[in-house]
Amino acid sequence: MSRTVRIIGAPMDYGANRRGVDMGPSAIRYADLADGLEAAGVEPVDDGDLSMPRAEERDPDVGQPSRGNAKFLREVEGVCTKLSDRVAATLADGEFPLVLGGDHSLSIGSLGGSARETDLGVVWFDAHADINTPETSPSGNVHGMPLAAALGRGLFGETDWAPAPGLRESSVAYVGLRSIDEQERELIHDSELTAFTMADIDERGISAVVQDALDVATDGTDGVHVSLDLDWLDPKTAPGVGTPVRGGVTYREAHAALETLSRRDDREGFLRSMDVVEVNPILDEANETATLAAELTASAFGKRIL
Ligand code: B3U
Ligand code: MN
Ligand code: MN
Repeated sequence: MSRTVRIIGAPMDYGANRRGVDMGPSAIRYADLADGLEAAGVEPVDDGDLSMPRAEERDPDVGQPSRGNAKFLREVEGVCTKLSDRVAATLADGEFPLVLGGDHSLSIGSLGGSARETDLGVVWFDAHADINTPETSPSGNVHGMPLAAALGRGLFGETDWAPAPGLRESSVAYVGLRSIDEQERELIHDSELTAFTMADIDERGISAVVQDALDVATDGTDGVHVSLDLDWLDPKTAPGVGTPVRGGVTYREAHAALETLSRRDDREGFLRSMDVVEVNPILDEANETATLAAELTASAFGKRIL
């Protein structure tokens, strides 16, 4: 029987400072995600989108002692709490949660749900390290903080909604970093996180780097969460993202990465949950970035050229 992939739309934009990323789930669906998943041999079931209050009606609440620089933290908490429950329920039903974003702050919810009762490994494909805390963030945007939140760093450690119970630093591997804030750099050096930068990919090739990232994420864990931020790719290939950083992976490298992951998952069966984030169709002329997001997701689930 083929694996059921439950699509959960999370049109979250509280964590980013631009509107438009809330249209990501529709844009990815419009780019034939379901057909791509069927071609990969899994059975997609679409749950629709989580409901979300409109950002214009909310106050960012910056500067409160319990929230530091973080904007819209109360709203992010509300959405991520719902998402975490939805992800945990999907896994309990024996299905695979595929979360479509929305900005990357939603990963606080997907990690929380996926690591609720399981030791979880994580592979984080991103230009950014996303490990600022409300105290260190230069922007106040929570999409630059989801890993800090899930690992209970800084002010997040004082909350009961943000830290993901079964997630340890030593089981997290980044792939493709190239834009890191000074305090994030120090934190990564002082941590047990594994970070593969673009320089590692240049030097050793994408497949070898992904294999190493998977070694980290599968070691001593019961499953792996994949977080795919579309700004991981070069902006020439994926222009529809809010915070583009040049020098990212190419179209071919991106497919090779997700196919490497899927081939190994065929043998070892570790893939547990995934999110696809930061697609902003407003910044994109021909829905290119959402199309890429749909194609790469199909590659992750085993779609092959031949
Ligand atoms: N590190 C910066 C920029 C950033 C992080 N994630 C995105 N942008 N998408 C920050 O604001 O924390
Ligand atoms: Mn990110
Ligand atoms: Mn990013």
